[in-house]
Amino acid sequence: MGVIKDRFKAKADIVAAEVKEILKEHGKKKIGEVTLSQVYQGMRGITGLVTETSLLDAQEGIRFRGYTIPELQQKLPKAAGGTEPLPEGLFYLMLVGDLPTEENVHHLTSVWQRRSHVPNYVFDTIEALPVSAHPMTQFVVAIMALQIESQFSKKYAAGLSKKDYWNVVFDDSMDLISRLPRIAAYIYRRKYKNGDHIQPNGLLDWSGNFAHMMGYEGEEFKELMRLYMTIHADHEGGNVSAHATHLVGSALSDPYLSFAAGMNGLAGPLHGLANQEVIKWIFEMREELKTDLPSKEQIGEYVKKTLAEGKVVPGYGHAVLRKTDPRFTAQAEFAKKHCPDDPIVQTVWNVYEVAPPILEGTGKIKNPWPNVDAHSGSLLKHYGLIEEDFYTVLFGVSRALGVLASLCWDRA
Ligand code: AMX
Repeated sequence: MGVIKDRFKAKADIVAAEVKEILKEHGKKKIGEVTLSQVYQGMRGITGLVTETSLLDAQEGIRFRGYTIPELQQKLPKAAGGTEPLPEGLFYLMLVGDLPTEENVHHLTSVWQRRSHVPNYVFDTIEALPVSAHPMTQFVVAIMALQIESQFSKKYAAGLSKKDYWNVVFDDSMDLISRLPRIAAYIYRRKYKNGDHIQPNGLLDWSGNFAHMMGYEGEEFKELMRLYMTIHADHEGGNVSAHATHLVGSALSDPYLSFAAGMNGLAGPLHGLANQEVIKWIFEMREELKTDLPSKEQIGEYVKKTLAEGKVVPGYGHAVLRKTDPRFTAQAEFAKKHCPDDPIVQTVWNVYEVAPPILEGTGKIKNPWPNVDAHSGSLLKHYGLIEEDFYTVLFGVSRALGVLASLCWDRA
């Protein structure tokens, strides 16, 4: 751990000095005007915060430290025999600011393996909830139980110098990221597999081990998890989960408290729960139309019906993006390679052809194009992870990488 922590601190010290200099020189510079409607619409379009880890362009989509998703797929280290990036590499990039070597990534994998022990009382806390509780509720409760482990809160209570905040926030963030797959897999096996739990495999990477603990051993599914964990990790600072983690962290709430706040936001249907909503919407459509593969005409009618009922078409629209989400495209490419004939995948592609002009025709929806959630469920269903109310937990495990890397930057 020492190496990555030292490298992070060295980078953060340079940036802190630069920021100090910029503020001294240009601190009074005006960067925009604010209209009344922006204030009433939740600070829409106001540049109000800095996020170091990623940048979201309305036309182009997300860049992580300057790299697009296809670039990351090319440049980040992969698992042996794999073609998708290891999310350990993305975390290193977001944290340190440089592309990692294979060695850096293997180092992170083994650090996270070493720190992944989850105390029994966390499992007991999960067990105290009815099994019917939504997986996101179980996830947040487990994170809150794990907060007892926070080094930051213990050291702060004992008297911690401001200069050392970053150091303990860093340790807490690493511990939390290491433990999340075990917690999420426990919830999955508890809720859907009669509590038949699977022990971690210390030889696997973070996502591969997560897939294994959920009960999915296929190499293709593990590759999907590596891609999934990479593309859901971060989306600049304005989205609800990132903003909530940042905001709560600003009160010096420790990383467990801050991340739990972010996860409560991710659990909302207009944010991370949309991946569950998309699949629910597709299955309700299939049931109503009594077909596994609705025609484009039928889909068009169903989109119009959804709008007429005053509901949103899940998986479409975005507060910032104004084009097809590159995270949607990355998943479509994965599906083209591995499962182009799957009827749910084909339905997702047909919705993509039919829905945007109808949404655009309403004249009020600013972005008629699909976001990340429009595609993810179809791939999970294809590999047998059929329980859609679990999908947001997968999103949450991934989102920890970006928001906790950002929290380390905030404190440093
Ligand atoms: N279906 C129907 N109506 C939609 C819509 C959609 N997919 N997207 C936007 N609209 C509506 C809004 O509800 C709003 O209606 P109103 O004026 O009657 O209140 C109007 O169009 C203008 O909204 P907007 O400025 O285009 O979007 P926004 O920034 O207010 O909201 C978002 C963005 C994502 C919440 C919205 O597009 C939406 O509800 N989409 C469906 C849910 C979804 O896919 N969420 C996931 C987003 C990605 C993520 O965070 N994981």
